[in-house]
Amino acid sequence: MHGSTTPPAASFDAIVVGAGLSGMYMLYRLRGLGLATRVFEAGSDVGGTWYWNRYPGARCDVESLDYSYSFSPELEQEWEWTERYPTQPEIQRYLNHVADRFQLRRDMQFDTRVTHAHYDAARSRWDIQTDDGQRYTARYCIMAVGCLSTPNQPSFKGLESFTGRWYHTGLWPHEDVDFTGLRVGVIGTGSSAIQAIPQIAKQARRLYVFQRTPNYSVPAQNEPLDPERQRQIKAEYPARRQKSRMSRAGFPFDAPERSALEVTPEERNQIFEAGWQRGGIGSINAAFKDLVTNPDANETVAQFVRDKIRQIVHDPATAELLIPREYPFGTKRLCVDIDYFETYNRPNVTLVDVRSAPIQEITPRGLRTSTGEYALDAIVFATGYDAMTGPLFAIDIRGRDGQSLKTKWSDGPRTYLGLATAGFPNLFMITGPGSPSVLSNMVVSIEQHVDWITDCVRFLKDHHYTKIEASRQAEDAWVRHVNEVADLTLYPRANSWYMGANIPDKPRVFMPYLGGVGAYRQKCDELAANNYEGFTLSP
Ligand code: N01
Repeated sequence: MHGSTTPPAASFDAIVVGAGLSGMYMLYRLRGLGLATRVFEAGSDVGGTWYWNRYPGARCDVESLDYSYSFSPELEQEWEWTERYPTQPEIQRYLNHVADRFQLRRDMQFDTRVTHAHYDAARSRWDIQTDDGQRYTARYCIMAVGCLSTPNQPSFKGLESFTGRWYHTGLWPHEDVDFTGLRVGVIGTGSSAIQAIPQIAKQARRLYVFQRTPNYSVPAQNEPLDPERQRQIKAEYPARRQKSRMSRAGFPFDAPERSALEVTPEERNQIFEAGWQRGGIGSINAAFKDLVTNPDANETVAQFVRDKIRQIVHDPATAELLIPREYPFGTKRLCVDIDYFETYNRPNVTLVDVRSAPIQEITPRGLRTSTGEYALDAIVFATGYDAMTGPLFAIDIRGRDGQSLKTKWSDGPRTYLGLATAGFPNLFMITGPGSPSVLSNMVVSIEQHVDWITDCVRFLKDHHYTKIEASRQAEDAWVRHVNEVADLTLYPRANSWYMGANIPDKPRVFMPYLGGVGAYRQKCDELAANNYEGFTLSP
């Protein structure tokens, strides 16, 4: 990276990679410590995942009033949400408001992708290079790159020959995409597709959904936010936020105490029905305590959803195809929808099973499966992400002794608390693998990580340490613990992106931490109070 004739690199105390929810708040907190900080962002504006995911129907599965920052009571009170679940444009407006209110943009550099982050042990500094060839240096390097920001674009044969237009949900164009009168194919039936399909179906002349694996989905039961309810929640915000912070998944719900197997089938069904009517995450999936740990309990909720699909979808053959059978309920991310299953009752929508008849190629005029060709004017790849490790591996990250992160993690991610990794001093990850992250309300987890990192940096400063590094031993113990907790559940049974199973050759390792955000927070706080137990601090 160094050439003798190149100009000296611009120097900062901290460099943050990414200006999504995590990078924005990290900048705010580091500024509060008086650190000279620069944020690099590949997009042209703040927002991260919400900047890129502009596909039709994109909306958060977490309720607006909970999917928002809690660090500023003024911000919390002044922002008015309009719907139970915020749409992508509304979240983007909110994040723009946050950026303006706290004048974040002045320390952000947009349209700039970080390509290299190399640790220089002699200087105890990170050398950062961006895609415009510029070099920077900083004591701390903080990866705020998101968990689902590296799109998975499967390499279908013939895509370059396609004469229509094609899109990936995670890289949606900023200008309007109009499908009116077109024959559209959607590949994939995960959360993104399940949101987009009902919207595209309203525009397209014909919609073909190419499904490999059906998904469990619950209705969002979205509605306009009642101003009175918003006022009430805002009045109780401190307690509500605190409850979320100490909860299992970052939501202000009471944890279920009963097993699905200790009630009568009638009572169980009533409870599931009430959850279905309430809708969203924290509905049927949070009805009993053992739904993702006990296969028999799991089967009760899986069966409830299967019955719902049969009731909603008129064509029995389509309904059977839409029914998930091969993995337990909730072990792939539960989808939340608005009229997803209902959409298959439209005359212009066809479900195509590409499990039994795989996609063979994209042709100039459409898509060919092993049973025939589908004529298409547009293709939407809703094929997901190289989750959690993908965004980190997209950067050439090298620690002490030039070791690359990708090499170190070749058998799966190895972190201490999902915050740090041995051999990479002063490098922090926000919601990294090994932390609750994607199994939680992301904003709650992001704020916890950012607050912890801020306290840590303040501690180092106050005690005249220049370096912090996770110890190998602490990391090994944490990785073991993350795996042991996952193995107590049914999660490893699914071929999910949590397991890396959606990406060819990715190691099959359960990446997020299932111990719960409250317990995890306590653990992080305890070891910080214990002089950063498990880390080595150097003057
Ligand atoms: O991606 P996914 P996503 N041929 O990986 C299929 C979050 N999110 O973008 O299951 C044919 O879930 C693949 O099939 P299979 C949320 O955490 C949140 O939808 O691998 N099909 C699957 O059906 C979510 O979990 C929100 O057999 C192929 C689909 O593509 C995560 O993002 C909204 C294929 C990918 O589904 C990712 O969701 C949206 C191939 N070669 C997303 N390759 C909200 O909060 C892949 N597929 C609102």
